[in-house]
Amino acid sequence: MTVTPDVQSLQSVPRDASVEEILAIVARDGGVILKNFLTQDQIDRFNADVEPAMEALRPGSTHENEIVQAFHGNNTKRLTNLVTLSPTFRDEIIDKDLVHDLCDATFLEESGTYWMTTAQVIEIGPGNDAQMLHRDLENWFPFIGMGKAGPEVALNFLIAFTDFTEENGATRVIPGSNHWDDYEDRGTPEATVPAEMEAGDALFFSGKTVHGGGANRSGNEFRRAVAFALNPGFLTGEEAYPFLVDLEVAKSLSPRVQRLLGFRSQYPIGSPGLWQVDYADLGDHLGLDG
Ligand SMILES: O=C(O)CCC(=O)C(=O)O
Ligand SMILES: [Fe+2]
Repeated sequence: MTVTPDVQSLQSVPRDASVEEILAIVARDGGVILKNFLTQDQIDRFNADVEPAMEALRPGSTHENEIVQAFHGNNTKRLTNLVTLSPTFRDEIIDKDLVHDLCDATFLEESGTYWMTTAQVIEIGPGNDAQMLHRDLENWFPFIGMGKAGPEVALNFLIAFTDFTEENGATRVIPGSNHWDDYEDRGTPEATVPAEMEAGDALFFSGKTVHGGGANRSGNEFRRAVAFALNPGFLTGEEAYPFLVDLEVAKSLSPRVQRLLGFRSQYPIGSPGLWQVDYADLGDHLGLDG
């Protein structure tokens, strides 16, 4: 059953909003806009960090499956492995207290532990069609069937690195779709609202919420986002970080970021530990401090 949204636009909260306030809005609407999540200086430094790699990247998907190609976008650039490419990402963005506070409050009680599934630039170029609507939890098939009763398995911070307008491909969201009975139902474009944002704002949303990249009809603008998403430590993430990030780089990071990237073991509720070496913590095996 597709219902029209109860909310006509997404709510925004200021930088000093509390974790409780933010999570209450997400529980109700499925997502919220965090104003000034990053500073202009962080935006500028991150953009400079990734510029050579973005330049070298051709738009479009290299995936052999046509549906996945369409999902990735024919005039969209997707750049992954941001931990290696960007000191601003690995030292600041991924280590932001608000990220950890929101994830602690969401995942610790239900799942006990969380790590990063992906961090990628998504730059939607002119002429790119709207992405198909989806829920991010669809990456982990059993959770489609569990629907709203299932645990939270994906939190996404979709950070605007350029302004997001309806015209240039702002992410489209169906507020309230986290409450639908049938998660096979992905709604219709008419039920979506655009997440219009200024550079530095972030759309923070649940894996249960229907959304998709918007069509870029601007003619000349490139809409740049970073999708930075996390899931419980008992699920396999999209990016195989321990094989991507140099161990010396990993050693320079904070312990909680090392855990997020899979350089430390995961302790989901009820488990004596996963992702271990000889039943001991991976961090010890790797000689990480702390
Ligand atoms: O680029 C966007 O606005 C959304 C992308 C997205 O939802 C995805 O790739 O999972
Ligand atoms: Fe998505």
